[in-house]
Amino acid sequence: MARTIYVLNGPNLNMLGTREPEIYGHATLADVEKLCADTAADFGLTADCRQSNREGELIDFIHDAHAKRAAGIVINAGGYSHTSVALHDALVAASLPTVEVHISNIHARETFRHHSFTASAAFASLCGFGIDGYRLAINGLAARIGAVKSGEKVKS
Ligand code: CA2
Repeated sequence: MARTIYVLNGPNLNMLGTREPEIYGHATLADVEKLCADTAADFGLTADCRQSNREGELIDFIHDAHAKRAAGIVINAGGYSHTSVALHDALVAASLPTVEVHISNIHARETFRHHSFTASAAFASLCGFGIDGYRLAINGLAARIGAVKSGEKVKS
């Protein structure tokens, strides 16, 4: 079984922790990536964490996940979630178990954030849990792909 999950963060998420803490909290992208690495490690998985401010580069990351037969993808495509048919298409084509994450509750914000193109290419979508959403997403992805915490028995 592939042991690597891709954790992809989109535009402006490199700015986490520097502005708008009332919406996004005080944690930085480095904190998010450490949380993901630690959570993945609990399941014997490796988190390959990448961030880009460019749509095409995010698409390249998804193609790479497919080519490398990654175990799954956790994606917060930031503002591109609400605009990008191309990211939706790349996720569908990659055909990997995918969870979408948003730090904020996009449904409690402006109406232009209510629709997500990436959500419909994912098996699950989480929003509003702050950065803990990434930990929850990896737990859900691990359950989906049958990865168990070390020391835990597989349920029959
Ligand atoms: O809630 C989320 O995770 C979002 O994906 C974040 C995106 C936003 O466009 C989506 O609607 C919801 C924006 C990320 C910007 O992050 C910043 C954080 C701190 C300072 C500046 C930007």
